[in-house]
Amino acid sequence: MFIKRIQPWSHPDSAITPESAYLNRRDLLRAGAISAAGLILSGLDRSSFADDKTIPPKKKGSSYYPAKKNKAYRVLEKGKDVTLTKESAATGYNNFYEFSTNKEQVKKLVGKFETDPWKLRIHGLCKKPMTIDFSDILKKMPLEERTYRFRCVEAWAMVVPWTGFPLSKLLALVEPTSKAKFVKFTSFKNEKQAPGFKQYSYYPWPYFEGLRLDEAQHDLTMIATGIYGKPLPKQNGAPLRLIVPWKYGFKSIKSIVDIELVATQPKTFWNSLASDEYGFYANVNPKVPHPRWSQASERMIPDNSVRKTELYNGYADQVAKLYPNKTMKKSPRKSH
Ligand SMILES: Nc1nc2c(c(=O)[nH]1)N[C@H]1C(S)=C(S)[C@@H](COP(=O)(O)O)O[C@H]1N2
Ligand SMILES: [Mo]
Repeated sequence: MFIKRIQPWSHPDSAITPESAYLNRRDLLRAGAISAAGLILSGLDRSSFADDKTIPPKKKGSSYYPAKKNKAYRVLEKGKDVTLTKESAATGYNNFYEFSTNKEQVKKLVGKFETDPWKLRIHGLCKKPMTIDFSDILKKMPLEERTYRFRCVEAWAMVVPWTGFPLSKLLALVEPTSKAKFVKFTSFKNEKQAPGFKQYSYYPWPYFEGLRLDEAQHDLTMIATGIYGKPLPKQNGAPLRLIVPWKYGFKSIKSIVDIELVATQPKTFWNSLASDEYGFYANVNPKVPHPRWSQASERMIPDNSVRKTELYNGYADQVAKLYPNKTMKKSPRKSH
């Protein structure tokens, strides 16, 4: 039987929210009397937050921006820099389920989210665990601008200039021990500041992610504190978020409050919800389809121009060596 692989963008927007739509029957029952339709449409039910206003990011800290461009990190096509995604698209079409599953609504719902002051705890298998103020991170870390490709598992993509620093520099501050093999990241959880925790109470909040230590220490792996030469807007994960450009976007956890060095592979938010759809590794791979759609091509926001997906999102030369023993596997769970 021939089954046509559909692309998510061939559906009307309301009919598909790939990362939200999947909960199995048992999850649904556990979550209570919610209909599948209700799950998909719940992004539209934001009545209790209807009076929220978008508050522009505070000026404090903006003296760090724009940071110096690091020319080693460009996105080239036929030897030329590709055109950056429009800033309004990258900051107006967001996956941040703590606020809404509706990408266009997120930026309107971040008004109550307090990102200053902000503390980050770094602990676990390390010699010098610490809790550090975000303002001190800015003072200690060398900020630079890098242009990266960014690819969501839903098959939309963008090219954006992030400001930040290699995660390896932050990890070096705490001196990981030889027992540390993985890194676990946790996002904020404050029900008064974001409607999603209550609205989507069936998700295992707070959002959590993980990387192997060598992936976390790879030079391409960044902590971003800014975008387009300005501090990160709240909807993009202020004040600090992870960027792992060769992996699907859900790995790039936003608004991090806790980083823990651990010995064993940590669980992750999307993998715990749907392990057959969202693997731990989640490396961009055109040949490994999502169970519900192809990953062979992607659409650039906002104009939806379609291009071929690249292995490791175009970063194969830099990262393929991280995965010497992996072969191409057919399911996202086993894919690398
Ligand atoms: N805390 C948290 N981090 C998150 C998410 C989220 O819902 N919550 N969504 C992820 C997904 S699916 C994507 S594609 C990117 C989107 O980042 P952007 O809005 O800056 O493009 O953030 C990732 N980080
Ligand atoms: Mo995503």
